[in-house]
Amino acid sequence: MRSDPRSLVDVAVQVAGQAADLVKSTRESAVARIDTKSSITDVVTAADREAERLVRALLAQLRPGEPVIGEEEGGTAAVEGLTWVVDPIDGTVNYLYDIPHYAVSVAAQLDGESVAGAVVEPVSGRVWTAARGHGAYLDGRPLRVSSETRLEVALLGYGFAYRAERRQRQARTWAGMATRVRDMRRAGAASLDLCAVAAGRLDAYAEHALGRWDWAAGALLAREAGAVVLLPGEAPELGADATLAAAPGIADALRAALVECGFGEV
Ligand code: LIP
Repeated sequence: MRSDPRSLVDVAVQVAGQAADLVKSTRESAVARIDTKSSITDVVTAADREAERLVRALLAQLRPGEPVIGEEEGGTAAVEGLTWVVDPIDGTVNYLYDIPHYAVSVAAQLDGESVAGAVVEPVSGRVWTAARGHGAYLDGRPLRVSSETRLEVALLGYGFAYRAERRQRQARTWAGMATRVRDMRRAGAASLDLCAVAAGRLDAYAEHALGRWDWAAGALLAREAGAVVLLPGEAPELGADATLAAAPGIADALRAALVECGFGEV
């Protein structure tokens, strides 16, 4: 059936996979021509643009008439029916520095809710998938969130915005949290941070100022793997544009600790 979440995952894997191949094969030339967006550190490469154009062209063939929202070309959601949400390269700074931790993220959303998603890593070839109600997978193997219940031994993923004045505030929360958890990781790709929570490779992840394209697929993966997931606007005490994914055993303690460390005022 055309709107069955599992068939939508197949489409997401197909288009994200082809975009991942392009991202990988064109890196050397792509990073030679970069532009910036919201700040001098918010870069976009020719590969970001080319990969999004490819995803849009493929979706126009496979899913004609369904709109696409992408990080580079924008777009508007469908009033009724499916919308595709694309981050052609999530972790663009890692891509620029040849740090092999970036991904192509493609999700299908119905009324703003993700129903299917794929996150494909161009370098490793790893394929992360989820269909609403049907679980989360890495290369076909089922994923389960961490069973950790103690915040003081939790591994927390974190992120920083592109604007320096906001990064300074985020650094204060980072400093405050550093003594409340086992350790912290700033890996630079939100979709993969959310996948890591789904796989139990992080016990939790929190960040502000993500685009819909950053979290659309990864948040579904984390939720389908059993994580508590709060999307922008769902937890006012964490800030209007906060995203959080956490193992259920530490979610409440993490929310309280983040608030005490000023995460809500970042
Ligand atoms: C990135 C996110 C990351 C965040 C970066 C940036 P991009 O997305 O995945 O979590 O910390 O500032 O927003 O720009 O590489 O698609």
